Amino acid sequence: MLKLYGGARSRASIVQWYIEELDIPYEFVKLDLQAGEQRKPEYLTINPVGKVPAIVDGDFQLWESGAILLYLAQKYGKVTLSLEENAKVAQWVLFANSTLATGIFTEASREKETPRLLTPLNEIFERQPFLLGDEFTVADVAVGSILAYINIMLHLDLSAYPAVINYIKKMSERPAFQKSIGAGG
Ligand SMILES: N[C@@H](CCC(=O)N[C@@H](CS)C(=O)NCC(=O)O)C(=O)O
Repeated sequence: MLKLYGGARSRASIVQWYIEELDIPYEFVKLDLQAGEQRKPEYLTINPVGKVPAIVDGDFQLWESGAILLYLAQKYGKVTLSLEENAKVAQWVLFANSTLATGIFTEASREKETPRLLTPLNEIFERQPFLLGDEFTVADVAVGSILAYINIMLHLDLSAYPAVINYIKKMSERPAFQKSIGAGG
């Protein structure tokens, strides 16, 4: 069975959200990050960097949440995507974990980057329900989770971006989200 290594309130919840969406049987291996279990030799054989999340799928080990999302989408995803669509998915996953998360969670860049990043997202969500159009994809897990964390953790005033607020609400109401990030992840 697929094993997901994570900790309480960690980015493993992003991967857990997607696993729940895909309805894959899995075991959540919860490490005590405060106690430093992620730096123990047993776990370092799975992720030498000593961070969560990581997965073990049969003989295959993988870490970095974005890479795990892309792997799960290709292996277990319900829709077959073209080369170009897969490239767009990768674009959004990398955007979520680098440009969006760094831009807004880093206090020094937040004021400048928030309108720059949320204005185009708001325009997209005014036109279409999901990042790639009419279908929910792993791109929505990557970007939706960062937007949800921005909302939960930073309490920014997002009233200038009503379509982003509506999108976060829709993502947060998904049963798979409720079982992961919504359950305190
Ligand atoms: N870019 C990585 C970030 C991983 C990361 O920073 N994980 C944190 C938990 S959210 C962690 O393992 N912290 C424990 C530590 O640094 O010792 C990813 O998205 O997987």
